[in-house]
Amino acid sequence: MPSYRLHYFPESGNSYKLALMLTLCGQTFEPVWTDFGGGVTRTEEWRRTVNPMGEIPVLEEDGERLTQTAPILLELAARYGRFGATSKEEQFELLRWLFWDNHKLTGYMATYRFMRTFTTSADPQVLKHFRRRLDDFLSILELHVQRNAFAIGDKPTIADISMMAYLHYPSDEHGYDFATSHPAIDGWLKRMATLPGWQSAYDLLPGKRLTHYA
Ligand SMILES: N[C@@H](CCC(=O)N[C@@H](CS)C(=O)NCC(=O)O)C(=O)O
Repeated sequence: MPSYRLHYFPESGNSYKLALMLTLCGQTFEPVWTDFGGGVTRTEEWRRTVNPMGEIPVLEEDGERLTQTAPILLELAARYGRFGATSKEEQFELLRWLFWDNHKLTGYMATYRFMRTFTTSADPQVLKHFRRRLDDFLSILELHVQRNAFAIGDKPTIADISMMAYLHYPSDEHGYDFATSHPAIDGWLKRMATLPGWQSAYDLLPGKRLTHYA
């Protein structure tokens, strides 16, 4: 059984994707809290010794450092036979939603939430632009989960784990009250939270938190 170490910070939904997947697959990991707010991932030393892409999360697997949540989730799904695709068509769908999530939903939500809640001087015009884009992405997801219980049909996959990560944080951090604005997304988040072993990010990822300005 591989031994895992996860370099993370608690507000990182990307870290949560891996923490949740490992937990739902019955695996444990050593949490390695990382001073993202203090700028450690921007240092030359961290990039040389931990991740040349300068990003959190990093999953160490028996000492090998892996980055980028999408390929890691695909690998874990194959390894544990959980939350993966069961046909060529499903695999295509899985990749379609993972790419959409990384580029659009997580890409914009992570940045918007960070600027809105964890910085002091976000440019209102930039926030407005991100919010407008997110409203569009969330309306796409809302329609999809009105018609489907999960991203791909009637069972949860790593596409759901990836897409739910940033949306499940407290409303006052991302600024959406999904129960009111996006009831189908709210229902889908609640379905995901009933998976055996499910835990929230702030339960799975301990340690010092970023200052919350909202
Ligand atoms: N596509 C990457 C995204 C990782 C990512 O953007 N992580 C954030 C923290 S949650 C980060 O390290 N950002 C640093 C930056 O954008 O410079 C993944 O899925 O792992």
